[in-house]
Amino acid sequence: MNALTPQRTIRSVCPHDCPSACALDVDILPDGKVGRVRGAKDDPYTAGVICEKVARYSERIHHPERLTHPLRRVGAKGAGQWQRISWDQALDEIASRFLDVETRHGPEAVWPYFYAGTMGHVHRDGIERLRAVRGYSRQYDTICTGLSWPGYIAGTGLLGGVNPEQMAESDCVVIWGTNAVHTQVNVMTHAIKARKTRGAKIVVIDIYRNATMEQADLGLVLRPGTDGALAVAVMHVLLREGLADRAYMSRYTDFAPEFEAHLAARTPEWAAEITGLSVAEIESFARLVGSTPRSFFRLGYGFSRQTNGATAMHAALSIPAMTGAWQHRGGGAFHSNSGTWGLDKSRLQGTHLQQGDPRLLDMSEIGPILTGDAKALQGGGPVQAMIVQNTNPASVAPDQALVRQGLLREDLFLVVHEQFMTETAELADIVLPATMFLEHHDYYTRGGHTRILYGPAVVEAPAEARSNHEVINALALRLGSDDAVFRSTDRAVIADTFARSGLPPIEEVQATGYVDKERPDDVARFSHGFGWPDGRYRFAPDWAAVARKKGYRWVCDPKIMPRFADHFDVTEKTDAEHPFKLATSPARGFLNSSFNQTPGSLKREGAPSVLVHPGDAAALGIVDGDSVTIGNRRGEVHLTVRIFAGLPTGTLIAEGLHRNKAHRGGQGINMLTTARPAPPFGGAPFHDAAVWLRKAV
Ligand SMILES: Nc1nc2c(c(=O)[nH]1)N[C@H]1C(S)=C(S)[C@@H](COP(=O)(O)OP(=O)(O)OC[C@H]3O[C@@H](n4cnc5c(=O)[nH]c(N)nc54)[C@H](O)[C@@H]3O)O[C@H]1N2
Ligand SMILES: Nc1nc2c(c(=O)[nH]1)N[C@H]1C(S)=C(S)[C@@H](COP(=O)(O)OP(=O)(O)OC[C@H]3O[C@@H](n4cnc5c(=O)[nH]c(N)nc54)[C@H](O)[C@@H]3O)O[C@H]1N2
Ligand code: SF4
Ligand SMILES: [Mo]
Repeated sequence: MNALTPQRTIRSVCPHDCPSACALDVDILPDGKVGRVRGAKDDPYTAGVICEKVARYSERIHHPERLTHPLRRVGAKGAGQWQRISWDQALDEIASRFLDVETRHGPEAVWPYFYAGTMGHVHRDGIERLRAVRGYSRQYDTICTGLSWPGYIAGTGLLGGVNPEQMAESDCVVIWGTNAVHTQVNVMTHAIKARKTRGAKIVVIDIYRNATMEQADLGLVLRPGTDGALAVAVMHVLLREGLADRAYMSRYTDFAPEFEAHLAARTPEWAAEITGLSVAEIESFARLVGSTPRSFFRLGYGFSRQTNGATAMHAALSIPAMTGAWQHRGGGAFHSNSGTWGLDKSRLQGTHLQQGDPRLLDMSEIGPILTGDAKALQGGGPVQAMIVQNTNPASVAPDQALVRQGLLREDLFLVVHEQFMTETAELADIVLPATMFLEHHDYYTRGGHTRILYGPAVVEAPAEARSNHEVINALALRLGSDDAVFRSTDRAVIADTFARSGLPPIEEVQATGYVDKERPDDVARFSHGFGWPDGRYRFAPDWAAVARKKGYRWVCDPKIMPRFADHFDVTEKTDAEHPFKLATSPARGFLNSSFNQTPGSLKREGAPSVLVHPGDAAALGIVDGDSVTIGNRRGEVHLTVRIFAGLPTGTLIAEGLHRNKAHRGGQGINMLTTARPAPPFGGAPFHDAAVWLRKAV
């Protein structure tokens, strides 16, 4: 047997923050290392297909730069000088510094900060247990879903939709504002199956001709932040041409003469001016979905990362409510199933331990928060200590200049638990080495399909790496909490959560790899009514009701929100000084900032670049390969130009979060994005930045 012959193949789950939540078959080699990783063929959504970055996981898990020991900074913050310390030294020091901050400034001066590096619930959400038991400041989770989820719920009343596997039974799949070829490849598997078996049309709506649009029958390239205008003009055409299902609307929606009058002014000519699409493009799209009962609207996150993203999501979602596509198998809409799991995570998250009612700090506003913005601090005192798990804010959070300035504060005690020496870890006082998904037990859900999956620990962690669960427990015990949950194993917490949630025991789930939580089809397509008390879809959203339902917090005057589905003209405006709109669309080889250190991904992505329309380039005297600086009031970034005709003039696309230091000057793309919370409830408009572009000197 040579070293590459698999010793065994185990079933696991991709842990990364991607809606697909692929079931994986992982080869474990005789030396205990990870070999090939494939998509499970017997998982109906994965259907044997995964992305290339995870197929090459051995590059990531066995990367020579993985963190292996706790480190304490010596010298200035960010200077890159470290001293190796033991786990006991590290945990003792963290506990005593946290207790000191609690005593001097109160528990709200400590802000545990996390996101979705792993989507395993135990190792992602366990940090909430530590927060609860100490009464630390809470985190308002806006960075990814803060715009799209409220926009969807505003219409349907529930964050759930038709089983996405039914895309394969559709006659028209509308892939709206998601670059699925890059970000959730399995959408393509099911959409292309519909094309092969039923001759379905694939429509892609984006702001550049991306890899997904290359696969489309109809591609609509519009100006950033104008999807609401397209959607209402489509509805105008549906009504004008008798393609709206009035019987469906009168039974299932709040459709009213006032809304019809509102749409009467939203002509294709009006929308063409705003979107940059032609009247013919808008009309042919409307006729296609209006005459194809089985039209499936697969609504992504990308188009919601605009300041008007919540209303854009709601407007796009309103189209199938007007055509009645929800009534037909293969028709309807889907954004996320995250509102449908029905899990009881009270013990995992330590609900029973909650101390006080601490302030809620917006994670997207980490820059303003750490630099003392009183509004962002909710009127409270400064944050003096943080533990960061599962996220890399010094790369991924908006307004990077402020994030960096804040994290570098001498009086901030920063602990970062990581797999790699990320930009955030580089600024820490103490860095702790973390395990990867094949080194701990966890269970996983993701918005993109209907299953809860289980992934066991199957390989040894490198050197002294410890899991998030172990670190949270060890810290809580040192801080004086004696609750039994802090002495539990990850597997015990999974067993407990499954039992509370009425799921089968782990052993049973492990045998198939998943539990299917698919809802009955009639329920998923709202045949018994939408998720509002009167059962009606809302063309006129009640945002206050959305806020009450989900605990969202207003960040604007409620009166500014449009009354009906509409184009909401609040995106960042270009001006003479900032003539371009920049979007930071996802790169295929990276996942946010993850994988931006693996060789295969770096080879695919090359140097950080920006796509520029040939007309814009000519006007600026710029040619392919030129080095340019892009900037605005928030900062500047260096990139290499790639001339690309598949976008509107005035639009720039910079794909992916490269290492900050991969940019000449060491500043990443989020130097240009804004931390100003977008209406109505916050969220980061990553694809909405007005900028200038100059040839670098
Ligand atoms: N390879 C890869 N996969 C990923 C990620 C990654 O970074 N790389 N990120 C993961 C995460 S955390 C998430 S949440 C998902 C998100 O995945 P998606 O739902 O695909 O969302 P985004 O990645 O933000 O952007 C998708 C597309 O939206 C487009 N877009 C931007 N603004 C507009 C607009 O105003 N209108 C329209 N119509 N389109 C617009 C962008 O150009 C891009 O092509 O992907 C996950 N998967
Ligand atoms: N410009 C721009 N910025 C963006 C986006 C964009 O489209 N454009 N997308 C935004 C979106 S959608 C999101 S969701 C955020 C995501 O931002 P993040 O949640 O920060 O995502 P990642 O960059 O993947 O970083 C996750 C980190 O967690 C670490 N990690 C993984 N597993 C574990 C573990 O088990 N334990 C510990 N301790 N660490 C672990 C990884 O090594 C990695 O460094 O970024 C946002 N930022
Ligand atoms: S990143 Fe997404 S597509 Fe790739 S394996 Fe993970 S879940 Fe599947
Ligand atoms: Mo995300």
